[in-house]
Amino acid sequence: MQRDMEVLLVPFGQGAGRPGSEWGPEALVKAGLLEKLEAQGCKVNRSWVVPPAGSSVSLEKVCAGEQIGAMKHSSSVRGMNRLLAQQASAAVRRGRFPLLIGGDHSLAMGMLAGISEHYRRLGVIWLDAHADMNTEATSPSGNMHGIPLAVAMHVAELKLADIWPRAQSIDPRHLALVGARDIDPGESRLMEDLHIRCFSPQEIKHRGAANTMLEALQIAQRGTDGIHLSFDVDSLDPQYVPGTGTPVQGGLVPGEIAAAFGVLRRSGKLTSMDVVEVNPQLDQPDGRTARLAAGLVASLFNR
Ligand code: B3U
Ligand code: MN
Ligand code: MN
Repeated sequence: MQRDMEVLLVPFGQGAGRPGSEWGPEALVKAGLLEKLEAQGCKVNRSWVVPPAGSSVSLEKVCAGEQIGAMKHSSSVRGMNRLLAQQASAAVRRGRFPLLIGGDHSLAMGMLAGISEHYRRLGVIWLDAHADMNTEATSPSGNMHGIPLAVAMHVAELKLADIWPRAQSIDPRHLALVGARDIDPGESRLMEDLHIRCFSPQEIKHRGAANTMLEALQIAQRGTDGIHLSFDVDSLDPQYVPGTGTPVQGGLVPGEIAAAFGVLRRSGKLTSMDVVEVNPQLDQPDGRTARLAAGLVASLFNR
């Protein structure tokens, strides 16, 4: 793995249905994520991605764009992702590994938009309790963090290319979902139509997390020139991650994520990554979600 990193800290949570994930970056920094990476010999360049300095206007106004259907905060989500795409693209251009510290999962759109300018055929491993591929038409909640994969595959109204002009869509053949267990009807139809491979927690527990990740890695690796890992902490079981906005029972245990990450670390194939949906306001009583996430993420970059 490239160990010269660009850590993009994005305190933004308007894509989620409840407040709090905008405090995720601060919590992960406090949990020692950056020190851990440095202690392992990574070069850590950090930047906070925030709306233009000194502006008293809201992101919504700064990045004006029309509302897309019934999706909540869609223009500020789009504006924030535009800023992020610019930073993610610049990081790759400088030869650095872009690591997003969110924030809610709508931010994956900006990452994929910026990164896909350089990796024209990008493989994606999506580690999540959810499938995140509703469209504006199928979303039951109107929350933008439920649609990033549909946007990335260019099957939603919003496209990556609307966020970053030089973006390239993600080919569903190069996408693997890992840990999904809360899938809406529209998402399940799309997964069938596009033949998207989804590894449920049940299958992972049956086959073992390392074997499962090896197969997910093959899907993301075959015919691609880069691999993006999107790590939504709600892939873990709620007993280990109380600090996340949309917990779903029956998730992975930390040892399974660690084993899966071991496979990815040894492959050396990842070219970018997201860590999203840490919500410190819900992380009671002791901030264990941020600590666990920081340890797991750092383990990926160990020698
Ligand atoms: N699929 C539901 C719930 C959801 C998706 N992602 C999260 N929650 N975090 C939706 O709102 O689209
Ligand atoms: Mn997600
Ligand atoms: Mn999720």
